[in-house]
Amino acid sequence: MAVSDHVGFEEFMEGVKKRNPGQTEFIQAVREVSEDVFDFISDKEEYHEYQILRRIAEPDRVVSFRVCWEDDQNNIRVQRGWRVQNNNAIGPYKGGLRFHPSVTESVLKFLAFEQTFKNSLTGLPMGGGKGGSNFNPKGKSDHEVMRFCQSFMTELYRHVGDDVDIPAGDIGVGAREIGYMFGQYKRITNQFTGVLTGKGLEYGGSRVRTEATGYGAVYFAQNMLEQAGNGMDGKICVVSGSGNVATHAVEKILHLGGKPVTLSDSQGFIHDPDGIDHEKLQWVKEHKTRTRGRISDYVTAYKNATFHKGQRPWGVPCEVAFPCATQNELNAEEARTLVDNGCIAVSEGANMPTSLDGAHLFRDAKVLFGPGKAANAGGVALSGLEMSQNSARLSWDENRLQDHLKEVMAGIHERCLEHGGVAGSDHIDYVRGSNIAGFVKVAKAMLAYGVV
Ligand code: NDP
Ligand code: 2IT
Repeated sequence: MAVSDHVGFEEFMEGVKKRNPGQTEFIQAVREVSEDVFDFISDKEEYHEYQILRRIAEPDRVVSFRVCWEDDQNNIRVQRGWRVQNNNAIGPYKGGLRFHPSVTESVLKFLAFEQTFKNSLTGLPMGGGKGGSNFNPKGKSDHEVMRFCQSFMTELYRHVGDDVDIPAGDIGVGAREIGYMFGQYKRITNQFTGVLTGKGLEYGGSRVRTEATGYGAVYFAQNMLEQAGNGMDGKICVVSGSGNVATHAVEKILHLGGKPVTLSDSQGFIHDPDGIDHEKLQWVKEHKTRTRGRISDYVTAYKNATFHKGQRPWGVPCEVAFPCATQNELNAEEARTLVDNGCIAVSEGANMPTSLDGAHLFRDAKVLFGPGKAANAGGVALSGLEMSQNSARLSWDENRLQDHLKEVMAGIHERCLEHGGVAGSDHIDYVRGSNIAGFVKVAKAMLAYGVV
């Protein structure tokens, strides 16, 4: 096939849309990556001949299953569970589990697709997967969550394994849920293996895994700022979310001398013009984990802060923004507001929090824009190191792992620079840089395997 005979980009996207009807998040994620990859492979015949991009955009398999459980009132409840195994060209499938009522097959396919490039970027041998359920853990008792997790694992266990597919946490899945699922896996299989990451330290978990995503997103912002001759010190930072990623992002912003002023949840955001300091952050963490409380309660504890019901924090003036809640939580209009208010860098702690036109706007405005697949890869990287420790039956110390995290994030930043240069300027397009660097490693492995 001659290079000129290749299908064009829009034709390719039409095929993706046709094969995945109504799966808007998945189609959005494929478009975002393909915009850059199409351009990169335009003169690379082999990638076309072997249909590499088309194959990465078709999950190896999608497993969907029924999850029945009994609530505290003895009602039988039925949820749907999934595991999307997108690509294992460079290592076993790896990626989190999300429990949230908004979970659909489209959401998990987009996340598994993104994970494939993210895991490649870390430099560690991990393929891409994602799973979860439309189960809503909010308002459920510990015992209800336990029964759900056990039922979920009773099906999932046959699809995963420490050399096959290694799930972890994501929205709605933290230490409690991982504990229940690991317990059930161990019970069914009678094996103590590193089949899940994000485990408790007492049973094979890794130090620094909990903090890694949020810390890593701030290191990535620091790397981008330093590359541009700037730094984090003194920067006003707007953060969305108030879960694992957001709270640890705030912690690292404080370590590096920045001033975080917002947090949010699905009901609104809080703005604290005095800054969220270590003591206030500790209050948030305890409030969220012990009482599973809402971020709005912050303003009863800290009187100078305000709560903005049903709103997102992007209108608060800042220099650096950290979207750390969920997908499509920052649209083009909000991106414009951030730029107009002087925002110079955005580091995505969440997966695809910025809409496609929002991301284009940041690129055109030459904002330092770290997309999720690069900026939030610290979490899965530490999961990779948890797998190494489990295989070696060792537990590494805190300092070593903190150093590893910094090195991994610096390595990802370097890989983005390789392909992210913008002709005629010293600006770096981190979206292009991460898409191409993530793609190349997976593509080369797929070429080595031939048609499988
Ligand atoms: P958590 O469950 O700990 O926290 C999620 C936060 O996001 C909560 O504050 C939640 O608010 C908010 N949120 C969730 N869904 C929505 C929604 N539809 N609209 C508005 N707010 C919402 O999850 P994490 O912190 O672990 O995950 C946050 C993001 O980071 C996700 O995009 C995830 O995929 C990504 N990520 C996580 C990693 C990890 O290691 N945990 C690794 C890499 C990326 P509420 O409580 O009201 O629902
Ligand atoms: O989106 C992500 O990278 C995660 N939720 C973490 C995945 C993992 O396997 O640690």
